[in-house]
Amino acid sequence: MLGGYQGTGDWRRFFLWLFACLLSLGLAGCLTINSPRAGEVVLGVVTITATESDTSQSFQNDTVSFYVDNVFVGSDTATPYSVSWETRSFPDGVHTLVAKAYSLTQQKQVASSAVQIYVRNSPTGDTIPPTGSIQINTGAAYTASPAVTLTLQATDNSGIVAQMRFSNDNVTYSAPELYATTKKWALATGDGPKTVYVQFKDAASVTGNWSALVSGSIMLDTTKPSGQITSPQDGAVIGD
Ligand SMILES: [Ca+2]
Repeated sequence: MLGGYQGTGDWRRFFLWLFACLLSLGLAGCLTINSPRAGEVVLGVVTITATESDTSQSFQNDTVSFYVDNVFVGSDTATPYSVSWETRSFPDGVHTLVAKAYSLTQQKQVASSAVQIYVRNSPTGDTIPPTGSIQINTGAAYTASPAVTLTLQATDNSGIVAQMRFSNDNVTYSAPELYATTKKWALATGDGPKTVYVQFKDAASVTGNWSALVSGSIMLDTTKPSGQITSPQDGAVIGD
């Protein structure tokens, strides 16, 4: 039982680990808004849905409430929790969605992470896509690990860059996510030159305008350098 945790120091580390887990569980909350996705553009009536990321939680009255910009818009008592939201009662622009519940398990109010979306009920007529750039590990030539950090920079004529998506092969793209200036990313496996592709989208309409492809490159070399001195040979007498 608990192999690997032996001795006083190990037990101390184990309890610290346990405490950190419990703490992260409490801080992380237990609700996640699944739809709409961060950075998505919505119009008309949309459904906001949330699920429990920790199903051991028990919510008071089984009720999850939804808020837009801290304004209550509805609640649901059955999972998956969802409400219909009339976006036309809010002005066009950026809005923040949060789901909340009172956890009987934790004896406190818990909230989902905030999800930022764009309401666009009036067409903007904007057809100009964003432009941007990408750097891998701040432009390093080599990386020893496929786990890299991407640095993004994008602008749009409207002033809003809403979403971004990534690819290692320019064929399969990650799900669009909220635009940010940094992103943790995993390169394709196997040593050699690697390229990461990115596209940025504005918030002109539900479909938006996707930017042209932008890419960055880096050399993945996960093999530790090895070598040995072959000359002079061990014990050789140097000199005349
Ligand atoms: Ca635009």
